[in-house]
Amino acid sequence: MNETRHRVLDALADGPVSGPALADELDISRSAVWKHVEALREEGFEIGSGDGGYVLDSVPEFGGSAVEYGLDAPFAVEYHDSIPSTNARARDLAGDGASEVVVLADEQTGGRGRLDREWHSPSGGVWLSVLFRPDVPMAHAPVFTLAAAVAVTRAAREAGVEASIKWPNDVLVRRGDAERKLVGILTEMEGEADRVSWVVVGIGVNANVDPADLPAAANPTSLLAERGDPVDRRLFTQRLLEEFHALRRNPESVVEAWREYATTLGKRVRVETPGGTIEGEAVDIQFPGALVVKTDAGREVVSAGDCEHLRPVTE
Ligand code: BT5
Repeated sequence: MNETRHRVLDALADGPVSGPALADELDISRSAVWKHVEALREEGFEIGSGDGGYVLDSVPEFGGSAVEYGLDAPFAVEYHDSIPSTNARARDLAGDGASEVVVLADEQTGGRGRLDREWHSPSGGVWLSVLFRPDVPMAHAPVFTLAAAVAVTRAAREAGVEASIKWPNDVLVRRGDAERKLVGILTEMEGEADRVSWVVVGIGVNANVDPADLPAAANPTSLLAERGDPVDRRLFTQRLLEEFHALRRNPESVVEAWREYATTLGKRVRVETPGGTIEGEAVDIQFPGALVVKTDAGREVVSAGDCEHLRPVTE
């Protein structure tokens, strides 16, 4: 949403305000005011026009302007009803030099997980990618995956869903012994060793989707299934982006916040890494995101891999 439209919307929220008064206040023509009002109506904002002038009656349930409106973080939001992959789109935008952009979709037709796995993204989810250009070395970039996990866990808890984090990139909900996957995170980046050029953090949240529409083998759940009623996706997305923004500005604080929500620490784990399988007790996490595993052979520091929580060994 451009700056003027933002200001029109703010004025309407404080309305009623007449077209001429608004034109004066924003130093634009009356027909420009009318065009902005019409464009906002097209996007689903309900704008009444009575005797006192225009007034904002309601904000759309979801969408780019809906999320930007009232968002306490400096992102422009590009919304798609349907797109192959928000990460792919954000990568293209990165190639064009963009930054501080969130690509958001209701549905993805070619969503991707790690190692090019398929990520199912039916309509009703919150599928988004944040594109930004942090001034950090490449080696620090994993901290943004952790930051995303913390941000989405906080937003889920505020929405009444007791989510927690499994290293490195899953947000889960535990029910009894079972851990069900609520969120997946995929971080992609480009740069030189000493400096990141761009980072795309892709976050896929099963929001208002039926877990029956997701692959059963993944043991999925959704905010809808956990709450029993739909979540307000606009507010949820805003809270997620606001938390992420606060954390990315202070990467040193991320690891401690992550520990607070982690289910992995203290568990027996098996981690499939590019260099082989490591089994032992997960004892800590180190900046920028490596897992420390106590094995029979000593402590191993694992920076990437697929992690499985094992049942505790009973003596
Ligand atoms: C992930 O991969 O968990 C990262 C997923 C990132 C998705 C976001 S959505 C927005 C952005 N745009 C994209 O194209 N991607 C990002 P991984 O750890 O590799 O897990 C993938 C596995 O999760 C799959 O092999 C399935 O078993 C399972 N899975 C697929 N879709 C799922 C879903 N909606 N909910 C739960 N599990 C799912």
